[in-house]
Amino acid sequence: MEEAKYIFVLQFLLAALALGSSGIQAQEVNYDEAKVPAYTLPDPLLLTDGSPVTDASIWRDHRRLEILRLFEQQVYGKTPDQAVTLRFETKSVHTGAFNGIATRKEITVYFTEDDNGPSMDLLVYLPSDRVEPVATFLALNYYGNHSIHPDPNITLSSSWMRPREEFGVIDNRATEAARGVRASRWPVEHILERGYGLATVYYGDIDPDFDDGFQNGVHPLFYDQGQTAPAAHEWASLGAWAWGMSRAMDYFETDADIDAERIAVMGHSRHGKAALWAGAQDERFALVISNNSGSGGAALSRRRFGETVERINTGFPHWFAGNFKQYNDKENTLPVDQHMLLALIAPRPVYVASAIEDRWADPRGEFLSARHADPVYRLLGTDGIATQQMPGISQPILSTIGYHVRRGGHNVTTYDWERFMDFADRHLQH
Ligand code: GTR
Repeated sequence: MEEAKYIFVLQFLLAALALGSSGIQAQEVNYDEAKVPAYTLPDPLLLTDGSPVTDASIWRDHRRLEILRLFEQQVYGKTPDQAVTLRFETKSVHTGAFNGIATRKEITVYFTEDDNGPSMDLLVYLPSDRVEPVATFLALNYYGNHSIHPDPNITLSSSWMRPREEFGVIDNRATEAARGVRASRWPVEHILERGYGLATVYYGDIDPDFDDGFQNGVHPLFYDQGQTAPAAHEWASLGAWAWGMSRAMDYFETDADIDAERIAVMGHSRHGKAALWAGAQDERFALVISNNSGSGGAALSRRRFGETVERINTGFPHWFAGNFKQYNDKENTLPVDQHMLLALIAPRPVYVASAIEDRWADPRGEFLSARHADPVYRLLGTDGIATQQMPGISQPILSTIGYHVRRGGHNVTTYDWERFMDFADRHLQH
């Protein structure tokens, strides 16, 4: 009996030690709406000095810039201002893809003069029956351009990839078995049938997704003399992925088949966070879509529902600016919340998509961001979001701020794409 007591006390002490050594274990993930803490969101329509934003020009010339600076300094880090000299090399154009319905192009975007320096491969499909430059979706992919479709003519990526045997990635490289492994997330033919182009880039071309102190990827291109890593207020990986999407936009501006004024930037999950940040910074993107982007994306940080700031900074220390770590467990001290990221996109259409079982990404928090961006959208003369209440499952809202929550979990489904295209039909097609 005595002995059992000692063992119990010992176990208790060991458990306490383990919890103490890692904040992540100490904090339980909250999935209970009743336990969402009380919070007050920063008001996007109040300047830092407390004065109200009463018209579009005060928003445009003052408040928007304040908010942009805050996201740069405190959340994603500042994207370098320096332009790089890009080189676009069209590697192939095939006009008869998919039995003639598509034109497939592959373009390498070199970020330096050096062919062996960092570069990204852009894969583009365009409908063959287009009669004018075509509105196009741009989205990063997770496993290489070859993973989005079994089309054997897509160049197999030779970039570093996170290991995943069932996806044909062996020793961090894609193999022939990797072709089309992610096709379910990319209804390419259907997108073309609905009259849109599709462009994609493997995100690891821009910055491989692991914490290496920013030695690989595009960060070193921008280091000052002697600098070896971004400063605490400078960009990290999400910033680099967003930057890469803007470089794809630079290419679109040179391609007469693509309407660069009708580009919808779309991203799932971490790519959703990057797509929102790309759309916030680069106003050339006409429409922005976040799919299940969650924490640090569309979801409000202050709700602390599912993935929190502390968890994301701990699990992915290379995603956000060093400064963002100051907000671990202190969401209420953030000078912004994610509704203000959506507001930076205003008045351009933005669509937020959630999945009801993806609680880690906080579907309600994603909706609330959309809703709380509404006053900015209305100030700028749009219809904002058409509902104050979170809609039910599969009841899409297609106002200038769009939203849906669908059945199922963390994924990109045909249902999602159908709604993105409905939304684009309404806001991008003339
Ligand atoms: C998760 C991360 C999420 C989301 C997701 C993804 O592990 O916690 O924030 O970004 O990865 O990108 O699939």
